[in-house]
Amino acid sequence: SCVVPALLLLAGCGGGSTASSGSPAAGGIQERTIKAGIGLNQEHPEGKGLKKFAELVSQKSGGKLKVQPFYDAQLGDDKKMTEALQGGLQEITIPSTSPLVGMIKEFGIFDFPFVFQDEKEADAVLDGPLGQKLLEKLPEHNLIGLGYWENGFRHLTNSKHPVRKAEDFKGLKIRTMQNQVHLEAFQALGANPTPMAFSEVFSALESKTVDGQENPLATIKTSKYDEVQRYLSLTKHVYTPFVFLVSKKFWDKLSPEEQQILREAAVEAGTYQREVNREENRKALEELKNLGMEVNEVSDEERANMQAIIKPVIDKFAKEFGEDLVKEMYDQVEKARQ
Ligand code: TF8
Repeated sequence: SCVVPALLLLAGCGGGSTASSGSPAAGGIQERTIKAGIGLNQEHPEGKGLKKFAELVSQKSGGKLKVQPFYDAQLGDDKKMTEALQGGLQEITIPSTSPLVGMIKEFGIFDFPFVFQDEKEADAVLDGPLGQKLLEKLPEHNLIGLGYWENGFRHLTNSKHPVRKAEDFKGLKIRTMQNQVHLEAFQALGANPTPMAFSEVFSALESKTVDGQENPLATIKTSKYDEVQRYLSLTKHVYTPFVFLVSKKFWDKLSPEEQQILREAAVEAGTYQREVNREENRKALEELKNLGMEVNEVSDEERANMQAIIKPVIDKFAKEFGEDLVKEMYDQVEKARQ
């Protein structure tokens, strides 16, 4: 039977055992219900990834571990769910790293605009030693990080006019995530940023409390922002990771077998989630055009100009988050680019 976790991993539990009574595949696995909440809906690639995660956990545990998914911020926004994990009131959430920066400042390096050119570079940094180093900061905050999923490259939508160059940001009221780097970067561009939780964004756009928001195309599509926003400007100004979080209070109660199941499922579902995300981000552009959004490109030259305007903000936050860490990020991007 399965008493040695290391063997269990190598051999696949139960595979080699003969006529033992009970269910060998369930050795060290208890019946548990695991609440997993996210802010996005079931149609979003993150929702599909969570569903896949639930299936994998069920398969790997012989149905003993049941992941109960909650979508659409039913259990609260990113910050609230993360706090619920810390308090042991919820088991899993998969937030953007950005709203966590007030708690774990080092995650703020991922909010620096124009760092990654494509997803391959982001994967290299997040799945490499730097991404790992940041996950290792989580236990001291009563959280366990099982890796990164993908929110993705963010683009701007608004109801006023196309944004082609830095000056076009002037005076635009833009909802941002609750994150100091985003806030100050948009201020530097002359916009009027208003931080708020994601769950409030649709109605803020609808009531024109704000003129615009920024998110990846799959989110713009699945959250139906085309219904309340006319212009889509392909700014691709920043890449946002999702981080897969487990409550440490819950984690510490699990057997090594159970921990291994969650770890494997988070990584496998994450690989699937990134694939779906990339595919849907590609498809969403055409779909949003067909739904009537007016789409404009932003030239590399204009993006470089925006980057130059934002630079003092980035230099300031690099000091705050750790210049070594920031250098490590740029070095790893450089390596991935070769
Ligand atoms: C945002 C983020 C969100 C995610 C999600 C709700 O704009 O991009 O889509 O953090 O967890 O707030």
